[in-house]
Amino acid sequence: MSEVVSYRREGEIGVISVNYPPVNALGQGVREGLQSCLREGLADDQAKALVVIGEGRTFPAGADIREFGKPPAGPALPDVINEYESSEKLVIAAIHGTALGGGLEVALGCDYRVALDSAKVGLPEVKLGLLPGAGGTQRLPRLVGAKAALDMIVGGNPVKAKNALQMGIVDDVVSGDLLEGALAYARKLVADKAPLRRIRDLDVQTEEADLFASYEKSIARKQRGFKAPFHCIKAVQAAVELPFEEGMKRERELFGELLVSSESAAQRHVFFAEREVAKVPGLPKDTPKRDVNSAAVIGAGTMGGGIAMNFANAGIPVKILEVKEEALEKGIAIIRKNYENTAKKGRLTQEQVEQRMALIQPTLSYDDLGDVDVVIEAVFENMDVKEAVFKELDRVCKPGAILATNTSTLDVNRIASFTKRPQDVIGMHFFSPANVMKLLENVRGEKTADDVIATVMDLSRRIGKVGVLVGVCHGFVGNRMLHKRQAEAVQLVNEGANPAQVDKVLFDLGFPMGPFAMSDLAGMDVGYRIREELRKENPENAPARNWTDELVENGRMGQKTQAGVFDYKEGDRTPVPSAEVDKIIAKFREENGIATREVTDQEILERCMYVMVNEGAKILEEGIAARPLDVDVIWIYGYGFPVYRGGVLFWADQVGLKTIYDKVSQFHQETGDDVWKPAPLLEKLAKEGKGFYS
Ligand code: TC6
Repeated sequence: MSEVVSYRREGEIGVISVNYPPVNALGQGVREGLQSCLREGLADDQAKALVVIGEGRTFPAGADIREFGKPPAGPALPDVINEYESSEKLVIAAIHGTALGGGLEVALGCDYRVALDSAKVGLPEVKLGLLPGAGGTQRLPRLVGAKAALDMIVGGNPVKAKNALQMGIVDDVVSGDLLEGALAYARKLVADKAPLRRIRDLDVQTEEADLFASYEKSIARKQRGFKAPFHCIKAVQAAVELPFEEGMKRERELFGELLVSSESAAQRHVFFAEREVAKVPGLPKDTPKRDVNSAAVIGAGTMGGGIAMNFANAGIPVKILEVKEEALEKGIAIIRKNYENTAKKGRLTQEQVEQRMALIQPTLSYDDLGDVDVVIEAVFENMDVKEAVFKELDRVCKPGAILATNTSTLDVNRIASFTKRPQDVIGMHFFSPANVMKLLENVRGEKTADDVIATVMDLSRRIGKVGVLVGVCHGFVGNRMLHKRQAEAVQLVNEGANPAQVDKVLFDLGFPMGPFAMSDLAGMDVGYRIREELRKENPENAPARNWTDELVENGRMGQKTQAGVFDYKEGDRTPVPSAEVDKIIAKFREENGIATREVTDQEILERCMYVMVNEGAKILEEGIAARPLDVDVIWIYGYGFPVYRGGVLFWADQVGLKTIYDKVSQFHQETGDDVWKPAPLLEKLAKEGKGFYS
């Protein structure tokens, strides 16, 4: 008998139990065990029906993702499920936790499904660049209809037991002891002489004639660049148009294509990377954490308000401080408006809005912050202002309170030095809009205590963020790489490219927008202020003036002034190329004696992306990021780098580090610019024929 699946009998019901922590993933041993235990149950004359259940926290949560990409080892999951569906005895799935992917597919191979009220079921394969390849695309539409199946399979989001019951995915919902409930359900079926109920024998319902074409159209924009959602649609279409066996074959074919696709490899990489970032190298898992039951945010601007919302959303009371009453009131009103908008879209009830607002307590006095566990400063990006804030925090906060700065570029060590407790100071760099973006770059200062790091990494998860630990340098990981790309984009325009061309190349790579649309969104004055600060602090090494400085000085700040690198019509965020900007650029070129030339899309791609790869390699060498996966997660969750490309460094591996290194060296020779000096790590890996991940 397999060690991870066991068979026993409870009275007249045989119980097949999966025990493969942490999530009972359907690895080879589990598949083998499910098969042999089914056969044992079928051979057991005393068993009138069979129940399949998972031990521990969940019913199987899917195929074992770690096995994808490795040589397949039998038995194959679709074959195992086929045996369950062909069973001459009734089989009942008893579901708790998260029956996802292959797990739900196993349940769909059973005759009946009983779920615990807290359970969720779903087919999230699309999020891994796959489709439900063990009959899910053929069986679910037969059970719930084609449209509902498309929603679940293409959307990939799980549904709660109660909804699953309404949809007909599960037949009964129980509370309390799941096994007891499932056994009782099975005994009743036996007593009632309930028939076998094989989903493969059901007909599929389609509600609309052009369902598949219109579905494809409806997701085209949001799913741009992804392959799996479109394959999912094709597979469900096969369920409607083909007999079951042929539909299964088509599903297999489509699954096979996705399994070997670079998109799926990237998405699976991201799945594990997202979990891996929480494990900080050198920080033992059992590092003690400080209690965080209350928070405060300094500054009620866009950033401060967004940060406060994260805490309220997680049920953590949060104070929000401003020095001027008017600014405070304005900030609170914006938070309320954000929540009301969410409520209008049906994603919050009015009661929830009020609950969250009640957790946000406005204050004008630092003295009110004496009892909070963590404070996050989100004030103007200027060292003198930060100094004043941190001196106040040092004065009023209780011993052991965590003092965090949301700075995006300034030196966290210097900020820590304004207090008498640098061990309690850390960076928590949120990304705008802070209530939406999932990334949190947690910046460890020289003196930050381990328990502060452990607490903040855990807190990131509690407030729904993906926290990545980084070290101190200008711009940390994300903005440091971004600034290099931005400078290159500006330089490409100097040389003859136009802003719309540069943006299109990066948009086509999969970014949600190009570098210039992004700076217009963020506000051109932000970058301008950072450059001016650098010019003041370190005139020798400061960035030279460029045409974007001229734009800001001409009042073109971006979307907020309806004019930045692009023009914007009122109430419309679509960037429109601007004749005025063309003139400013032309004048800048002329004044600086710059001769223009034709710049190809390929050159734009190479210069904008390879400069980031080179910088990423330097960041790794310096230990600012511990692993390539930290850099990749930052780019995916902070800047919308396409998940189906796996992150900047994962993408670089696909391009080939030798190709990148050769170009970086060439650009260095041509320009003599330090930014193109090949990072020794890049050079080493390229020469050894390796990638960041090999
Ligand atoms: C599929 O089924 C295709 C079928 C077709 C076949 C032909 N495999 O997320 P957590 C690990 S595709 C391997 O931190 P939670 C995870 O890496 C699959 N490992 O916990 C982590 O390991 P670590 C469809 C897995 O409670 C640990 O378990 N299914 C798998 O926040 C705990 O995970 C999915 O896509 C797996 N399938 O969330 C479901 N799942 O501790 C993917 C988890 O070493 N999984 N691990 O870091 C999830 O969505 C979530 O893990 C969860 C639990 C909701 C199950």
